[in-house]
Parts: sequence; C-alpha cells; structure tokens
Amino acid sequence: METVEEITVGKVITCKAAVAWEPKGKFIVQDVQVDPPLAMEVRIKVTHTSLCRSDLFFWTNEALGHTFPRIFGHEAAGIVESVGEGIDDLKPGDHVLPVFTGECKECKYCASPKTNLCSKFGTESLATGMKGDGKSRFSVNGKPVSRFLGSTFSEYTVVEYPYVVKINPVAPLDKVCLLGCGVTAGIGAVRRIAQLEPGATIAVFGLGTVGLSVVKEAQRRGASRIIGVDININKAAEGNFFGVTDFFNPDNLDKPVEEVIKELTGGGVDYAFECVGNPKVMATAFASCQDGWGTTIVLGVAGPATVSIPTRSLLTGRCMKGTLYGGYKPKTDVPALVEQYLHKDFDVEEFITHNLPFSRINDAFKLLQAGECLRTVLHYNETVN
Ligand code: CXF
Ligand code: ZN
Repeated sequence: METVEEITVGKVITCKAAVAWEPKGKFIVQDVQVDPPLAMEVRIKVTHTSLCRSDLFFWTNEALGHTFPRIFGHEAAGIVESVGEGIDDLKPGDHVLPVFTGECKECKYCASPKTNLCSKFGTESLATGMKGDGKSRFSVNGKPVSRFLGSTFSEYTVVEYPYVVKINPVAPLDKVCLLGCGVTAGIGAVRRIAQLEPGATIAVFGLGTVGLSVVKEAQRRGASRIIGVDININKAAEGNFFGVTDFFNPDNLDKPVEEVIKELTGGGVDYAFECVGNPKVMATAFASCQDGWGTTIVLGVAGPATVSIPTRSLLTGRCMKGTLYGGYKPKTDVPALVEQYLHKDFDVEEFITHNLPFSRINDAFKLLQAGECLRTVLHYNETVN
C-alpha cells in the first residue's frame, strides 16, 4: 500500500494557508502551493501553531518594509513530510519544531558556548525567500508568496535544515509547539542569561507569555520578590496566579514605577526583564535595578529602535543585555528542554488560554491584539473548536 509520504514526496502540495495580502489585512485562509524541499531543506506538515507577538509586530508594522503577500507564523510543531538532498538525520515521520533562529554547528557563534547566534542561519529567515536560491517555496496560482521565519500559518511549510529541531515523538505537539519561541525565551532568560540565584529580586515588565514564563521560572528558582509591571489591569490577577508577588500598573501610580520599585526593594531589583519591546520600558527597567550588580535583560522585540540609558549607571556596575530564544542553541539544547517538559520540570499548559481550529486564525489575532489571551494554539485538525 502507498504511504502518505509516497503520495506527496517530490511533488508540489496544495494545502490551506493563512495568507496576509497586506499589512494589517485580514488573513485569508486559502489554497497555496508548497514546493518540494531543495537540498538541505525540509518540508514539514505543521500540526499546531501558536501566535506570538512577533507575528503581530511584523504583520502590523509597515515601516519594516516587509513584502506581501506573506505567510506568517513561527511558533509551531509538526511532522517531517520529506527532506531534500544531503540530510541524513531527519526522515519523514520525525516530530520537529521549526524554530526562528538556526544552528549550523560550524560558525564562530555555534562553536561558542556563550551564544545561540548563528552567522549562517540567524533571523534573516525573516527574508522573502530561502537562503539557497532566494525564492519562496510558497505560491498562489504561480504568484510567489513571501515567507516569514518558519511560515507556520500553513498546513505545510519548507525551512532550511538548520532551523529544524528533532524532538521526542512522545511529546504532545499541541503543547510543545510553545517551545518554538515565547516560553523558551522566558525560561532561558532566567536560567542562562540572568543565571538567577535563589533569593534574588526581579521585576518583569510586560506580563504576556514571555513575561509570565520569566515569572514562573524565577519562582521555580526561588526568587524572593517578583514584581510585575503592566498597563493591562487584568494582569494583576493573572500575574498573581503565575507567581508575581507585587503588581504595579504605571498608569495608576503618582510617581515613576522605577521609584516605587526602588523604595520597595531598598535600592532596586537584582534583575529586570523587559518583555514588551519598547525602548522607554527598557530604560525604565534599567532604572529599576540595583546599583553595583543590577542586570536588565531585554527580551522584547523593538525593531531598529535605540535605547537611552545613563552611562553613570554603567560605571556603578549595572548592565543591560539581551537574548533571543533564551540563549538556547536550537538543535543542541531544545530537545533536552522538551525532555524536561516531559519530566514535568516545567509546564506549558498554563500558557495555553485558547485552542482554535486553524480556520479561525483571524479570531486568534483579535484575541492577541486585545490582550485577552496568552497563547492561542491553532489546530490544523479542524475537530478542535
Ligand atoms: C523574533 C526575534 C526577532 C526577529 C523575529 C523573531 N523572535 C520571536 O518572536
Ligand atoms: Zn515569537
């Protein structure tokens, strides 16, 4: 009997994808054509994808000059459908996470334990097409459709091999899809970048999925005080559920939030995490830190913006650093993170506030824009509602 793979391998697949035809325009769920993978590329049947704020940021931010039509989506899980020439450690049927930053295992960055950057396969997969020939593997009736990172708002996608993480097939794909971006970013920022010690005080600016992932991991590591800052009043209760000990809405204070934080902590927090992507908030986070050792860790994506901080605070020992994907090297580190999830070292379920069929992607974006969800997981199997 023919297997599913034999039916599609080497052929163009027509499947459903959510195509954004213009910035901020409605996503149209329609048939697209997905080319077979070329050498060192992987075609993945996406089973689940969740929405991340970066999808929203790049879809709505015209100034970034992205080309449309475009297929967004980058936090996902799926199953390998076929592989291009030259790949010998992935095969059809393998369970994978397509990730937004790659690992070639050869460059200066990949060779260093200090970073998860990769000079050959970084976030330039934000580009229109594939690294090999510069062309997108997506089209609609012959018209090319641009990619965006893993382009996971499609039943099938094609990505370069360095962006594919093979995971334990036991892991539930509708849950571990969250490890493709936001939750991993938060966990890694606490463990790898802050290397947070028990008893430390922290402030987290922005209590979305990334911020709450920081909160939860800091709680697990024994932080003594976890201050949450957000202008969404619903985040007071939600933050408390995740482990926030003190919540402040800067709009409701009669003095700057950094002053309130300094008073509360006797000089400032040991670590401040910026999870919004706003340069002013980054400066506020920096101002909320303790002189001598206070560290600000930037996780929020703010495009080409610059941040302004007082140099005297650097001379008095504060520092500001940033991280993508929590500092985790995708191929080297993320399979182990999936194992930790399977061993219940941490949860991801608590971040999933909504499950929807893929066809309701526009509703999922409305929830995200309104700040009414953490993660919405879209299921390509339409039986979920
Ligand atoms: C972002 C980081 C900046 C480039 C696009 C992807 N990460 C995840 O949301
Ligand atoms: Zn993301």
